[in-house]
Amino acid sequence: MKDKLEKIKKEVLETLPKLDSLEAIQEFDVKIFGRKGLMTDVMSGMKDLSKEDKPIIGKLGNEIKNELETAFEIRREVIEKEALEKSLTEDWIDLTAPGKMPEIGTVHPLSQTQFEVENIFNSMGFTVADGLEVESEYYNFDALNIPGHHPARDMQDTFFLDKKADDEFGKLLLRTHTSPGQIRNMLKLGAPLRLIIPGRVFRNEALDATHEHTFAQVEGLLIDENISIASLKGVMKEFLTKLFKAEVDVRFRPGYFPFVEPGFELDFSCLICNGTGKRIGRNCGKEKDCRTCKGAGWVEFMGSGMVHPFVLKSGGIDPEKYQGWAFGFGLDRLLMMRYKIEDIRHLRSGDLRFVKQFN
Ligand code: FA5
Repeated sequence: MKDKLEKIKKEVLETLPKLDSLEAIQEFDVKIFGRKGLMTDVMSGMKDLSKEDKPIIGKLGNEIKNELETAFEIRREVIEKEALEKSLTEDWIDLTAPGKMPEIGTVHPLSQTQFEVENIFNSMGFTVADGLEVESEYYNFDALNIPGHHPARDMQDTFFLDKKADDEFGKLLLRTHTSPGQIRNMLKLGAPLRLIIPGRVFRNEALDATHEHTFAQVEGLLIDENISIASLKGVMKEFLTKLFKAEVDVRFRPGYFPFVEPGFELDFSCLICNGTGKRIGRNCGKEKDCRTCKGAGWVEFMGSGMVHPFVLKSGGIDPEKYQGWAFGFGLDRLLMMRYKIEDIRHLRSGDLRFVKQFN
């Protein structure tokens, strides 16, 4: 056995230097140490040895095994080092060549402003809630006090889905405003509540610089006991002042929406002319009407009002106990005012030259 072990040792030490790949070394390793390898085979003869020879041969076997394993390891390291050196000298990289800048995307300006709006309302204790883009006729109109015969339906030319109408909820449609979210959230959360519902809405519009078929609105809803429209004025003044980072004033004008009573349009003081309605012409130096507010000193911003008792009932809330106010404004038009964008169609055009200006 001793001779056999010495023979294996000799073979390994002679062969290893001739092997020049890790694969070949691995194959040879298996030939020597594998389950059916030479070393394993020889050592299996231990059981037939005499009591005196067993420890002597056992010790020798272990020593040779350790020695050979080290020899394998050294040979592997040599091969790896040679491969590394080869690649360092042969694979040449020009470290001075200009790199390729990866294209980094950014958040769309509409989303950026939506997040800002959400943060400001969050800071005033409002939760951000969701509605559904595909709505039923009931939630979009009937529950909001706009029954089938009501002329207010004509003001929101609607995309209906080509599906059979439901007996209870009517046809399916693309929501024309975020107001159906009022009903859904009242039913889900009950009173009191304080939330905003931002989202996309859809109308079959004749498209021009201020009208899109797909645009974003932000709905607001506050329901509690002893609520009056005065707190809406305060909330909107605070919101617009924070958003525009400038002192903004607001005013109410009478407005009509079937789901509020009384209803108001809310305007804010023009930031371009500081509410004066006048500007000094850059070229002529003369006083002129401000172009942004058309000389009014105020910019039309949103619809609002006290939530109609009919709507509270649709939302499962007792109008004898609770009141509240609601509002809805267009996010696209807010963005246009904020960044002086002259055409709403830029916003969803997918034109990178446009969106990259908001990085
Ligand atoms: C509504 O949609 C009401 N639901 C708002 C409301 C909510 C009133 C709660 C009272 C209480 P209106 O149709 O005016 O109202 O639309 C609201 C805003 O959406 C408008 O002020 C405008 O900024 C924006 N908007 C309307 N139509 C378009 C359009 N085609 N393209 C872009 N923005 C639009």
